[in-house]
Amino acid sequence: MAQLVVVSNRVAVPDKAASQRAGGLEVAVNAAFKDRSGIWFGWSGKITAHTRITTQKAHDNITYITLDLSREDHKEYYNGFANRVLWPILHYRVDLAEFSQRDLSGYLRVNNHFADELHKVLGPDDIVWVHDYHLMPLAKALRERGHANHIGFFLHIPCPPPEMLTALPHHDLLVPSLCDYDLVGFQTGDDAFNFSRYLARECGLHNRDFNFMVDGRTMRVGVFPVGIETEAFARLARDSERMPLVRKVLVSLAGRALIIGVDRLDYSKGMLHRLAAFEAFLKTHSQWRGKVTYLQIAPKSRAEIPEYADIAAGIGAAAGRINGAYGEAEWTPIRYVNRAYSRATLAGLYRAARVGLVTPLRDGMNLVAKEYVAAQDPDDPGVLILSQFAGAAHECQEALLVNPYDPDSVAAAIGQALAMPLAERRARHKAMFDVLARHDIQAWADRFLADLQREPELLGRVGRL
Ligand code: ADQ
Repeated sequence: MAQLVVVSNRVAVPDKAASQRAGGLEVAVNAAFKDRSGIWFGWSGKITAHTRITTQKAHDNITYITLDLSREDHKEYYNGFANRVLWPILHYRVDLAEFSQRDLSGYLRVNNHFADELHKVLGPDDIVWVHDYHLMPLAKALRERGHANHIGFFLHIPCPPPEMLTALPHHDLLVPSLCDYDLVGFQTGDDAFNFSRYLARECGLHNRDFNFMVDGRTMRVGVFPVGIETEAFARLARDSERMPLVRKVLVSLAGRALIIGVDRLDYSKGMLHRLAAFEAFLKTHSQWRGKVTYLQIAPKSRAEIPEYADIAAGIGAAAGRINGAYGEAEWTPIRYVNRAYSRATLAGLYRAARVGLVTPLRDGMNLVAKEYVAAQDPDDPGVLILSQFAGAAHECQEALLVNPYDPDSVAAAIGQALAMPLAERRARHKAMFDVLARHDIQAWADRFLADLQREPELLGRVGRL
């Protein structure tokens, strides 16, 4: 029987810690499996000396199939090519890319290994949904093994313009291989447009309504902004207000207004620029000194990569410097913590914050922005300050949209947010919440899978030029 096969770099196999964790991808994949059964396939997260052990575990309607990676594969495929080449370039940071031929070989080797293992379990009618930049050439590898299934791909991170994409060494090997998918999904129209321009410029492929004819098949490009479980997150935030940890934080603020930032510690999130903006705010809005606390939650990620260690050191130093310059014995302007919190605690803290400060330099979507909006009390909501370079800015038009590279304008937005009248806060919040409730994570998964299963004949007719 036809089943859904989801493939992603990491697989969230259910365990005791699952309810604490439940990150973005896990919520998204669970939405895809609502009313469907199948396989979730990917890396176990374990690194082994030599062998790759495959493990299977069934739970409810999902069979989890995971592979361990050898040390070499992990170094070359994951830390190397995926996170030190594709991640920076796709986030418009060509300057940070560290390319090596060896890492590219490791990346292709692991994708081929994934395809070999999938080949053993894939039925002819199965629908395959591949996630993210770690697995761009997977459809090509599956086609080479004879699979004619519907295969879709969703890129969670941005797609830069071809002028930048072509800086990726061997881009001609990798980017056009996306054409082996039936459907390639992006977070925003800009990302889809950039990819289409690449195909036109580098491959001479033209489209009608984002349908491309490639070797007699139709490949379709679509825009699917990823959502959250909006209503469930709003309920969680309401219930979490009373959590002991959230109460303790509120008591410790002693009536001061809370500004919150929540980001994986990553250079794309723009935390150094954000600290500079907060410093500019303290400088220019002296009436707020002593009356506001900025809580930055930033769990460390990819710590073994040098660029990440550098950014962690830089942020710690900047927070310390600003606290030293502006703090008083009884007031610390910035609270900076490198730890992960449960979703319930995060939801409660978002709700307690008068301002959500989400200023990535570049972000595919940014779910923190959406979670912050969902968590607010509709009668007395906080204000979202959002980078114009986050995918979420396309839907959250009523946020205070800012250029994260301009500290003075972000500082002015912080002042505006803290002083915003209740009626305006309510109106902005309602407009954004309504959009996020309509376009939640379930709608996202259903729409992608419906598009993926659309009849190829129909697409063929539409796509013929
Ligand atoms: P990320 O880069 O990880 O995701 P984001 O979309 O903000 O960025 O998602 C982060 C998730 O981790 C959120 O759900 C957030 O609540 C959670 N999180 C962050 N800090 C946490 C902490 N201290 N404790 C617990 N949870 C924490 C990638 C892309 C994004 C895209 C998503 C989904 O980079 O652009 O929005 O995938 O497609």
